[in-house]
Amino acid sequence: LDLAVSLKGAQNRGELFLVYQPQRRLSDSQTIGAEVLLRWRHPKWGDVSPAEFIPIAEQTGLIVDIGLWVLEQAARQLHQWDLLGLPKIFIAVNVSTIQFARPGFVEELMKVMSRVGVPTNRIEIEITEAVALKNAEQAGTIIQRLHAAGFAVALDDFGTGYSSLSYLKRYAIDRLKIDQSFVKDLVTNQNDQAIVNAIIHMAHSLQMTTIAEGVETEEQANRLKELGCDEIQGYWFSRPLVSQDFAVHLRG
Ligand code: G
Ligand code: G
Ligand code: MN
Ligand code: NA
Repeated sequence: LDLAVSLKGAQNRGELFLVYQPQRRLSDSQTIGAEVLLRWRHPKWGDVSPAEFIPIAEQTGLIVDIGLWVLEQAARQLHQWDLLGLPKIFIAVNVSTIQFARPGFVEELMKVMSRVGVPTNRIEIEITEAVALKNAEQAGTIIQRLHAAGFAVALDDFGTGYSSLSYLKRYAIDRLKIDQSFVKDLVTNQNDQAIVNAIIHMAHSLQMTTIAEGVETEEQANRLKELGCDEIQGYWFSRPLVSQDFAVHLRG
């Protein structure tokens, strides 16, 4: 396939790059973290959507190398921002099933971090419910190893997957990312409010923090704050930014 062949060369040709979307704490409106998101700008095709090329990267196994590259770039970026004296945020990195299930996954992450010289507690690993479920037996062990190595762990797109609540107790998840589908109509839809309220309370009773995704309006942010949500991410206060723009954002 055209796309698969091109993706293989994209990394070497420098067509892959990263953007950083700020994550804001609601209590004091400070940016405390960023989700790093992969982008591919093809010279002829222009921007190829991650929704298109991530599945191909997974099918071809390219996601393993690309995933480690994303972590390394993100860690180097943290190091640079630290040197500039910017606020010490953490970066959340998305991880796919293919990466998570590989033997030596955690060790490879640790190797990257020690090579760059940034402590692992500056990185949060984002997994989806699907990732956890597809590796049901090992998932708990892998999450434990991630914690032992110092990484934080977030459960992405929460509420959209198979949502087995039992693994929330079993797995030591640090943070729940409330899916944007619950945020979209939050202000007007009572059911969405009830669901988000329940997720936040459950998360807090299990010692997890909560972040809502896809926050596009001030009204949504205010409602989430009233419901006790800890953090937000969304176009309302920032789109994903290239690193130079993110540094400007951090400087405030
Ligand atoms: O940034 P955007 O909303 O277009 O991302 C679309 C999808 O691609 C999301 O599900 C996101 O998690 C995924 N994605 C973005 N960057 C990465 C990455 O570095 N690794 C993996 N595995 N998925 C990513
Ligand atoms: O699936 P995952 O949560 O990893 O990916 C996050 C995706 O959500 C990214 O593609 C990002 O570009 C997108 N996103 C981030 N903020 C908003 C928002 O406020 N509205 C919408 N519609 N999408 C958003
Ligand atoms: Mn994510
Ligand atoms: Na998500």
